[in-house]
Amino acid sequence: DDRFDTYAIQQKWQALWTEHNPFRAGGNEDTRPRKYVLGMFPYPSGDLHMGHAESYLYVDIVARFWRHRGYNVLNPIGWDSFGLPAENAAIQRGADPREWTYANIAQHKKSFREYGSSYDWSRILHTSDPEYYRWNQWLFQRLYERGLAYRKDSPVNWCPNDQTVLANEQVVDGHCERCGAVVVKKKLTQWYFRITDYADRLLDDLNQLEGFWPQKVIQMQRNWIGRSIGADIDFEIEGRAEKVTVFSTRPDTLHGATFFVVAPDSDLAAELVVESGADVRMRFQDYLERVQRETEIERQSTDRPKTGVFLERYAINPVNGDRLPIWAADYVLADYGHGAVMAVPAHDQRDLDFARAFDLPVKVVVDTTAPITGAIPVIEVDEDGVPVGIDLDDLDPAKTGVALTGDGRMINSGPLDGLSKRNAIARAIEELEKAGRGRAAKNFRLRDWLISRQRFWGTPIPMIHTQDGRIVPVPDDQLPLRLPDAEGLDLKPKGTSPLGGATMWVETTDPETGEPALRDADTMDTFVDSSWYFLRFLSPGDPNEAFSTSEADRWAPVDSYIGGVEHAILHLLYARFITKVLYDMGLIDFTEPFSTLINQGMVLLGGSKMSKSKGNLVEFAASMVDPGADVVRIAMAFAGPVEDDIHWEDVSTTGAQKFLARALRVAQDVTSTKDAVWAEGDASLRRVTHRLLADAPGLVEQTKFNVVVARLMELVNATRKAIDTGAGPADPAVREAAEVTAMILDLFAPHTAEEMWEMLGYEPFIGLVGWRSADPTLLVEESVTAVVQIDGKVRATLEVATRIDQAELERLARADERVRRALGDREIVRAVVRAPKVVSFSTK
Ligand code: ANZ
Repeated sequence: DDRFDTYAIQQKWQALWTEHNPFRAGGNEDTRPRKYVLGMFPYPSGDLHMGHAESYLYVDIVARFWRHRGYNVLNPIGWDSFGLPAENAAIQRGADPREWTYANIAQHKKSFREYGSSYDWSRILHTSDPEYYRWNQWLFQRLYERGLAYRKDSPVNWCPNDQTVLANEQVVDGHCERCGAVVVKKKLTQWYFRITDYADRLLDDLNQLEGFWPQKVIQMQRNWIGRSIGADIDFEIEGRAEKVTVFSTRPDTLHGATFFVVAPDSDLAAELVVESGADVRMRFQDYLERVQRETEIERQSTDRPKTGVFLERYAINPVNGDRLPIWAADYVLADYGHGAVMAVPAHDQRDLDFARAFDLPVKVVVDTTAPITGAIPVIEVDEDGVPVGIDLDDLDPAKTGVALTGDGRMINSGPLDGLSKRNAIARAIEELEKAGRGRAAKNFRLRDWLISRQRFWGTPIPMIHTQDGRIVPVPDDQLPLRLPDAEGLDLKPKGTSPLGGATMWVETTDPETGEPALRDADTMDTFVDSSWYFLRFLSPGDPNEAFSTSEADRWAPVDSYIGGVEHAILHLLYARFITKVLYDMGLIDFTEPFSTLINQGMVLLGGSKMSKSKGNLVEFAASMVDPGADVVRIAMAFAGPVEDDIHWEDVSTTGAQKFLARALRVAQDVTSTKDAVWAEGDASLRRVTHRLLADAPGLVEQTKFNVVVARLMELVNATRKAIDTGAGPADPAVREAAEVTAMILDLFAPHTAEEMWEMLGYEPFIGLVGWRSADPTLLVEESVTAVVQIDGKVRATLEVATRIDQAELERLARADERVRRALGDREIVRAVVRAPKVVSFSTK
């Protein structure tokens, strides 16, 4: 019989794993070194799909690998079970989000079992459990005490469809990340976390992760934080007592400022226009309404015509007293820098476009034709460094429409004249500081983290609004502040929190005075839940603290964090931020949560990402029955490098199926006993086995999983050959090869591996068996003597590896000194190579 009932094998081992929980992490008595392996936990919206199958396979490979390597491995699973997808699905189906969520979680758990994932099932968590979200509330209070949680009235991104606030990161090209609706701006009072206090550390600590995180992700984090270095410069405004400050990266160009621009949607603009004429106020109002409908992307795009309104007010240039007309224009953003800029049209393209549209003066203050030592000239220069045939007049930005942004020497700039850009910036800042009109400054693109959500299915914000207008925290001993029942509440988005409708829940008393008071009705962004969950896995049931500091000392930070690149910015940034806060609180002794990060590619079907919303899912549950978990796992691991996308229609499950049957048959055919003496086995098969033992660890650590599967296939084929036409089934080398196959196959196809292990006469579980070390004497390459002929005469002999390929052999022959001497100045016109024995060159 050459067929195996793979589904029965799968069920048999799953039942045993469930019964014995063999992959539970060892406790304090366990002295092995530790590894914390974690997959980004799933949202329970619907069942798992093939995208999950890929990501959680890689998690399982890494976890199983470290167990075989002798580590005490922590590999937990939980659910990110609050949030919009669950709530929207619940609204569409008229179901209770709680029931719907937990039903999905139950399905996920079943699916993970069926997939053979080696989790520590004793550490499950769901973020929607009060036992979990209680600690979100605790965390909120700690941030509040430190001044890191605060309320602010500000224009927020508003999704008119979901009727909720979105973080900047949840707005993709001006559209809601979840539903695709065009996002608008709206003013609301919201809770924020002061992540900007950590901007420098979040940026600088990325250096620690170089080489351990994908370069792309590090770069995305850097760009998102976006540090700019420059100066804050104070301008007097005619008819206004207070000065206005602008941020500029080019304080050297201050003498070239010819006008001033404020963001139309800034408080400053509203204030300035009060003193303007009635017609200006009307034009401004119309303009403002138009701008408020624009997205940030539109506002920053460089290829649309510049628009704006002159406010009939003037700013005074602090260095030369020039009167600069003040305009309101949408290309200046209200929430970057100070929401106002000094415009230097000669040297800034946006300012130049604006100046040309509204006929404003352009004043050149950097001579970009002047040579700068050490700089690469962008224009042709003669040997004295003098530009050839170029005259600054020909480059006049007012005529060419091209701003002069390059380096050069300052002109028309008083004390700065003659300096290079770099020196002029430093000097300008010095002068401003001396005059008390400015100072060195730094700006970040990063904004504070808006955490209020007007949704039901999230962690209630544990704050109370008193009658006399104070805001007080719910005392720690009253946590968790539980969500009320959804029953009877209108969950449909309407711009205010559904919790506001739960009168009994909202009405409370002031914890200090006992007077009637109201609870905050908003819930937290679910990114709060996922910003610290990796710590909760260390002591998941603990009713007394968020996580155990001593367990964190033992396990954290996470050694390998695995998940999709869609979380490259937000989730990772927030987790990094909260980690630093917890470090500052003295609760943990590390500052980065994830030591290495692995991003997998996507699983595509018909060219697009497999997802519920696209309706192109390959059903996970069905594929666990046919073709079965191990087949899906092998096919997935073999499909290509981890970071590449997988085109599911190109993946062959029949190939994977045949390979697994071959492996089982090999184990079945072994006739030697467990006390076989390896050394007596066939040396050439042993070499294949030991080379794989030696190479696999490095390959797994470099996440070259597909290469390991290919090498396993090679080993199984070599073993088959030895059984059928070589040493025979009783040879100890055959048993050794089958045992090693089972152990390494366990990373990819654990059910098949356990079955092989049993066929070979062992007790369960192979998942706990230590890696066998490779015998170094078997790793030495066998060598042969190759001859090199030139025009039929033997000119050299070479000692080469038996496995050498044609190209390498030819390269060695060409490089050989004796061959070179024999050739003299003759040219090789033809080379015939037969590896590993002969190279034959013909010359002209
Ligand atoms: C004068 C100037 C002259 C500037 C020059 C640039 C070149 P990054 O690198 O992104 O930080 N700016 C400042 N606040 C702004 C706002 N709220 N909206 C739009 N633009 C703003 O850019 C900083 C530069 O962007 C600042 O330096 C300012 O223009 C502009 F030849 O000041 B600059």
